[in-house]
Amino acid sequence: MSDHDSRGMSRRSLLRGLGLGAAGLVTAKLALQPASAAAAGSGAAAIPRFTGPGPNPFWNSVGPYVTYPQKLPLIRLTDRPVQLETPRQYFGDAFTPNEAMFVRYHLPGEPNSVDLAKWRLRIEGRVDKPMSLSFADLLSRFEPTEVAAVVQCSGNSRSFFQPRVAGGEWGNGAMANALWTGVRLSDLLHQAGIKAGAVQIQFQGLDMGAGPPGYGSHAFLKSWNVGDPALDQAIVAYLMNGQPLPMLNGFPARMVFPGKFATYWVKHISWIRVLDHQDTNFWMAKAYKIPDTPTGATTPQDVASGKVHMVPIGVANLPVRSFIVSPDGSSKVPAGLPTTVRGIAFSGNGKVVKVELSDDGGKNWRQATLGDDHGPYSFRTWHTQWTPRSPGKVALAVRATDAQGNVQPDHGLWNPGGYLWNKIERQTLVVGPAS
Ligand SMILES: Nc1nc2c(c(=O)[nH]1)N[C@H]1C(S)=C(S)[C@@H](COP(=O)(O)O)O[C@H]1N2
Ligand SMILES: [Mo]
Repeated sequence: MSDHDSRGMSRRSLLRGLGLGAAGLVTAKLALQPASAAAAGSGAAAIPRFTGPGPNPFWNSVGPYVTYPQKLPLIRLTDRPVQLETPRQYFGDAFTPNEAMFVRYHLPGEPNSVDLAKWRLRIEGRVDKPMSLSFADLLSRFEPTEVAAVVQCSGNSRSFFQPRVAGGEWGNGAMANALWTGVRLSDLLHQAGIKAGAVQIQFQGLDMGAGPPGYGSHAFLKSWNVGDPALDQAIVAYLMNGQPLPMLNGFPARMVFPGKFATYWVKHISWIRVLDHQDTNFWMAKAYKIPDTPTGATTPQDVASGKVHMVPIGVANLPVRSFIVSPDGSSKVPAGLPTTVRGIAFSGNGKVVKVELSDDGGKNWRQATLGDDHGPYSFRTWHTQWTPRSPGKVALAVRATDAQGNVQPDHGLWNPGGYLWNKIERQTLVVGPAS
């Protein structure tokens, strides 16, 4: 075996130069090790504490690609309940293909088929005229309406939280945008007639099964206060991008609450129930709650001290976000030649009015060109030409501003549920010589 390293230096002569024999070098190294590693006699460096991904190497979560019915290969977080994440490349357009849209359930018993001849949407509870609508009723008896709206899981990007929090460790792919067609919830409620004394309106789909142990959460139930403006914007959607909903995204119809987190977008909607009391089921009273602070942020210390007041995430609109979709860092970009940088942006607080890119760590920002405007609740594409100056590594950062003047922050927030993440995204690129 050669005694020379790649620079041609004799290892033995190096040791002699340092005044150390091979044994002496080992002793010197051990003196620098933490006690545990030295005791183990391994000589290996101690493994540093895991502090989460660095500047965005894991855009998506890291599960296997799996193919479910009506779906492209998506990234699986869990199988029971089904949780699938959309890979980054499907965010190249304002509208996410139905086959690529992420999937999230809470209960293991999601329906695999729905018999449209038997399916009914019931409007019940404190109403003057309880209704039981067939799919044909929904299509023929109410005026259709449509809205382009982002469906984003409350826990999208949860895996970036520090300190880490429990829950589905999503990357950035628990979001999608679609054109939703259906009927206005307000038209249905108007026909049914809400009685005096109504407090909340509860939504329930067809999926069943045991939820978290000890909470009796056999059904996924979400509720809004009567009079919440979110109810006026809501639709019962039976088409997604002009097609029937894929089974896993809520066939035959789901709730759409534009600008609000997906947890309220109940799939396979079958019961709309007007309650005369506050809904205290697990999914409203315990889950999906955020600190009642201006940005929904708090600290583990404040939570531990019991002084954080938690409220349902329905009070929040989707915070403004933007993403670089390409280049994605998988190949080099040439120095001195223009590269087109593309991505998407959205906000639940008024439409995206500005997207900016920085290649110097956020000191200077250039404005990107916005794509077509599909309405305030939609993804908006953006693109800009950028010319890397010289070979090496460079990090691009992107930030969006919405109509209310909200700009993405350059720090991550923290709350115990892992919700509301909207930190400025970065993409590291390797710039190579152009030749
Ligand atoms: N019936 C039903 N609807 C549901 C859920 C569910 O578990 N069951 N999960 C909600 C949550 S938290 C999310 S993120 C979205 C996910 O929608 P998708 O599966 O179509 O992507 O559905 C919402 N609607
Ligand atoms: Mo979610």
